[in-house]
Formats: sequence, structure tokens, C-alpha cells
Amino acid sequence: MKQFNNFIAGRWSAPDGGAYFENRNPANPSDVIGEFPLSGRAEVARAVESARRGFEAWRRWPAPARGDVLKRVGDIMTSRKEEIADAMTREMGKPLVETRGDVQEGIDTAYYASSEGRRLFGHTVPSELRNKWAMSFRRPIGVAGIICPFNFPLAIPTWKMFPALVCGNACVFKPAEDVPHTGTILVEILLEAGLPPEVIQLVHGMGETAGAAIVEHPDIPLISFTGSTETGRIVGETCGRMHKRLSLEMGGKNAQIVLDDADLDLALEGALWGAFGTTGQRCTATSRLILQSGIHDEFVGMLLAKTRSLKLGDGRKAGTDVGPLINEASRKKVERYVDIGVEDGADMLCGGRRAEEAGDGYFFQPTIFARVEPDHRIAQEEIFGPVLSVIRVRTVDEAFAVNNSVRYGLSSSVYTGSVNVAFRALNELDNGITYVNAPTIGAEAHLPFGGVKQTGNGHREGGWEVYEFYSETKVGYVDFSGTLQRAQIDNYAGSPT
Ligand code: UN1
Repeated sequence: MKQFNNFIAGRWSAPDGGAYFENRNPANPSDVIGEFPLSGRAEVARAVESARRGFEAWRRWPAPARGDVLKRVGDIMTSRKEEIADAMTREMGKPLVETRGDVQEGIDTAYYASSEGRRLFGHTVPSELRNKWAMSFRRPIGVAGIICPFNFPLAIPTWKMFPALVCGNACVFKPAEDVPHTGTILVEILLEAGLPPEVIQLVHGMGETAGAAIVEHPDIPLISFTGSTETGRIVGETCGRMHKRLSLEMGGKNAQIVLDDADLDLALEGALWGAFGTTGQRCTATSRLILQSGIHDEFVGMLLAKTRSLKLGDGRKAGTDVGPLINEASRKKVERYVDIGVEDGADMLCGGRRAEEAGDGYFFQPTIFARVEPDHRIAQEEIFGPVLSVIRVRTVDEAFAVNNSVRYGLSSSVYTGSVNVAFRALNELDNGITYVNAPTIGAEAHLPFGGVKQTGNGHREGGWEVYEFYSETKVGYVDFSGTLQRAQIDNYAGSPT
């Protein structure tokens, strides 16, 4: 069996204890992709020591030259797109069309980051005083701890690491334990593109051990974490105690609203893609469908017919619409929520059980519940699987209120023919992202990505905003008057009398 290693201090190395974990194909668990290191504090400590050396050299590179490395990363990913997508589907399960999209999101992020090396804007502003300039600019911070989820095995690590690197930081990267192979490929590409080896450290392992060791290491001043709100709370507590800069991207309970004046065919395609794409395993997945009463019954009928025709199976086979869940624990969690939905009195219209007919993998049938009340647990808690809760409302105001009645606030979507309602939705829905006449998934790499309430902690990934997270603002004043000029004193001759 193929054994993979960590990349620490400029070389591929085995874990100290010699222990490995298996990485299996979720569509066919007898297909073992390889064994990956179970690492802990000792590996993380060595990685950080090396990353600090890497950081000291890398921070001195001009930012445009750092960007040039990312440009080559984008070129390599472009040339290897198909092969990376195939490896990703093998270890993560989503269909090839989606893993190609995941690679493309990484490529887009690489080219954006590369050009940002020539911007990283600061400000030059007038000084209050004569012959004096005032300006702000950006400085790197140090070693960044990058802890990633399984659902976007390539794109999410690139969102975090590429801006971190362009800003001049070094990275200690822990991929999710379900997708260590894609993480390894990404590090190989960074090295091939010419990133100095000590600037990137790859430490495989479990969240409770390797992940915790990264979060708790005193020489890692910034952490970027995507995962559950529960784990995010623990990460946040540690980072708060240790005065670390932290970006959290956590749960969602995203709703698609379909109003009486919507284009129903369009809304139907959006709901199917939003709810069952990536087997519902996106932070942005549609897990609530809020339908206005005038179209409720017709739309549910349309949705049911289409959902029943979705083809489950191995994402590497042509014609597959929906792949497996990531692992057995995840499938058990989805089953528990189906039971909860039934116990709470919702109507299960389809699905609700394992799909053994699709293969030996962790398949679960796309599931729709109707007559769900906004405060039901299946309408409030993140399930991270192919389960959609339909909620009936009478008015636009009620639809907006239901959308806002959860503790999360990542994305929302409204289908309507009214421009007034569309703009009201942008203003009134409590989410980091609102789509008009488009599903809740599909954020683009050059715009800020993130959510409000318990989805995040105020930071954004992607776009221009993430560069603020990975750098510190420094202000410089240059006084070329040759005299002592006392701000707030010498420039104001006297108090008004
Ligand atoms: C996630 O689900 O964690 O907007 C990220 C989207 C993708 C990214 C999702 N571009 O659905």
C-alpha cells in the first residue's frame, strides 16, 4: 500500500511514532488510496521551527515576486486539472464535474493572489502638519496555521494559503483527515512552482491531535479554520486565551426562498443544485426551502419528481448526479436527523434511507421533508447531508423572518420577479451572501466569502478582504521639515475665544 508522508523542514518525513491512518474512497471503501501520517505535537513543533526560518526569508521577497510563484501554481494546476479532479473525486466522492470546479476555484484564487502581489494597497494621506507625509502599508505576520475541511479539498486550502503566502507569511497546513491526498498534491505543486521549502509545512493527522497542536502552538500567531461551529468554539477559546488572530468559517443553515412571482423552472434547478449538489455537504448548501403558499404545492410536486430522478453513484462514473457522504459517521448523523424530523412531525416525502442500490459506499438518498416548522430541529441545525426542509409561508415578510430565524448566517437566495423585493432581500436577509434568482451555492473566488452570526467571527475569505486578515497595517509618518512639529499642538494656533 502506498505510504504518504508529512512535509516538514524541507523534506518528506515519516511521523515520529510511525503510525499511519488509511484514506479510503467513500464511494467504494475497499479502495484504499493510501496511508497518511498520524502526527502530533512533536511534528507540529518541528514544522513551526522550520516555518519560522522560512518566514524570515520569505517576508523579504518583494510581494510581486511572491505573486509570481502563485502564478506558476495556477499554471501547474491548470495543466493538471483533470488528474487532480480525478484524485479528489476518488477520496472525497463528489462527481467529477464538481471536483473540476473545485480545482478551477483554486486556479482562480491563484491568479487573483498572484496579481494581488502587485497591489496590497496601503494609503497615503495628507498630514496635519507641513512637510510631513503620512501613510499606511501592510506587513506579514508570521507562521499561519491552516486547518481545512473535507468538502472542498483543494479550493479551501488555496483560499487560505495563497493570500497568506502573497502577504509574506509561512504556512503550517493540516488537510482534513478525509482528504489528505489532495492536500499532498497541493503542497507538491507549491514546491514545483518554486515556493521555498521551509515556507510550507504539511502535517497530516486528526483534528484533536495535529489540529489542536497547531492551534495551541505559541509561535503560530494566526489561525484560519473552516469546520463545524462546535469545533470553532473550542478553537476560538484557545485563540482568545493566547491572543491569536483567528478567522473562523463555520456552519450554515441556508435557505432558498421561492415567492409566488418566481420563475418556477429556474427556482427548481436552483433548489436541486443547492440542496443535493456535493451531497449537501457544503457550508453554503440549501437546507431550507421557504415556499410562498401560492406556489407551494405545485413547486413541491415538481421538486419531488426531479429529486426522485437524481442518479446516485460513484462520482467518477459518467451520469452520476450525487455522490456518497464522506464517511460512515457522517451518514449516521444524517440518519439521526431523519429520525428527528419524523419524530417532530414533519412529512418525509422522499428518501430518508441509505441507498445500498448505489453501491458499497456511504450513499444516502436525497431526502425532502415538508410541513416543517421554522423552529423544528431539522430547520435549525446543520445536517451537512442531502436533507431539505420545506417551510410554507404566506408573505414576503414572513419568508424573510423565517430566513433570519436561525443562529447561522452564511448564504440565502430569493427567487422573485420583483426588483423591489430583490433589493429588499439584499438589505434585510441576515447573511454574508444573498443570491437573487440563483442558488445558495456558487460563490466566486474574487469576492469576499463568509457569514454573519454563528457562521463566522467577522472575517471574510476570498476577494480583497482576506488580505487584511493575513497582514498587519503599519503606519509611517515622515517629517521632512527639520523641526519638531507637535501634532495637535503646533498646528492649532489657539483656542477660539
Ligand atoms: C463551502 O461550502 O465550504 O459557494 C465552500 C460555494 C463554493 C464554496 C463553498 N464556491 O458553494
